[in-house]
Amino acid sequence: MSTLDLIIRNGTVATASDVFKADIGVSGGKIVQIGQSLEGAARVIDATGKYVLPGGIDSHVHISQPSGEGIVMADNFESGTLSALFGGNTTIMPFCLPEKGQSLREALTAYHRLADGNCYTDVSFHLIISDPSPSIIGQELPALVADGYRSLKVFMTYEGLRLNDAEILRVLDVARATGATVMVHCENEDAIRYLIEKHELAGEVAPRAHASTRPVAVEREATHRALSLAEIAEVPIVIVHVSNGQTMEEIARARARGLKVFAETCPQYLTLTARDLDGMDWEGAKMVCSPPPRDEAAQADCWRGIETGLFDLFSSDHCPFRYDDPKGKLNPKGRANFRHIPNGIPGVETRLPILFSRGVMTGFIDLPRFVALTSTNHAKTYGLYPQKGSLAIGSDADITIWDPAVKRTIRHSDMHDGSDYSPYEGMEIDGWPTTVILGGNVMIENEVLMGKKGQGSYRSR
Ligand code: DUC
Ligand code: ZN
Ligand code: ZN
Repeated sequence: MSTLDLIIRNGTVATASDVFKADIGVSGGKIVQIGQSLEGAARVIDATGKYVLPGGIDSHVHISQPSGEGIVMADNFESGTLSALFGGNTTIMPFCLPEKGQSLREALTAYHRLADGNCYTDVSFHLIISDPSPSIIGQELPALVADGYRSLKVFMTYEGLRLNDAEILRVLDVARATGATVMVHCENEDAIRYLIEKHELAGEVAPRAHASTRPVAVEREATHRALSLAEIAEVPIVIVHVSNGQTMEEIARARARGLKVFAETCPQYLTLTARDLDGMDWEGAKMVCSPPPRDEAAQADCWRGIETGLFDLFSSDHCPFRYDDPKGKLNPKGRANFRHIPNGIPGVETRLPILFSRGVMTGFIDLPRFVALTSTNHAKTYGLYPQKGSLAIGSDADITIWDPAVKRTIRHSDMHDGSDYSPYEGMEIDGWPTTVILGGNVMIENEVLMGKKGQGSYRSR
């Protein structure tokens, strides 16, 4: 009689601390055995020659987020989580942003309605705080944190979203009182406005101006300020989507002062540059994201941060808009002025293959570092550990099997997101996530979808 539902046999297993040969036994959606020559399962997957890793956790993903008048995000929960799954992820963490006039609680109800029954991966939401009124700060937010919405994002840029320093301090106070984690988008909005005006006066309105109106100093200054505010409020902080070495220096200095800082970077800052925003026929709009990609020196700095551990988190910042679409990048205003091109690029399916190929397969980082950056540290930072982010007895059986022998060229036509392009089109990739298991269910086997929408569920924290 079978005592196990599933055995993954003969693989090279990696966690954030170890690499070892073992079989993994799964029962009731959990890992229940790790050992040699396990027997007695209803089903066996042979992982000889493959790597068996914790499922990817992407803690920075935007799905079905309100994005301004006439603009529609390219992914809903069905397409976004399917794309994530094919990219080797078993959990994603999208942001919940209230529509104008909606309370956070109402926005969450609407988000749950959109997600329920539609997900191929597990999901858990962060809250975006754009209106820190006394009632939200005093009542609604603490109650939501107590209900399991334990992470908040604040913006220092974007009219309508940005908070001033006093408002950020109030949110940080709630975090200190409740134990919530605050993520900060660090760019100085006033400086950006100033630069946009200058560019418009000079007639520089093509997509490339997006990068020159958001230079490194804009990000570095805001990061310094966010870190100082966290120091004043005496709370840990997460600096998201770091794009360059000067910002990394601010983080290192704050840590040296004793501040607890988590730092995130993303594939675009390792692989793209501001030159990718050039392009005939407005093609550069495809790469418009904030902070913008920089230059080769900044890329090298970000790679160094991946290697040394300055970065804790490697996320996609998947924020998909279609390119050739009046509701996307080429909306009527966006095709005339970069200021109206929606900010964000797709990437939830390519995040892990890019780092695996360029990081692990080249020997630049080892498997434990890859696992830490792409899964374990996300679970630890946002309160999902040890249920998720590890291969350990009692953890959810969220497992991705990687075949280092597979070679791929990234083509959007092979992707599963709702956008119409990939920023990484044509990139050669070594190694691919071929089998993905969520809570013991084999969702993808040998690159073929076996699971069904609705098998992913919401995870409270
Ligand atoms: N910030 C994000 O985190 N994602 C996309 C756009 C942005 O500005
Ligand atoms: Zn951001
Ligand atoms: Zn983002």
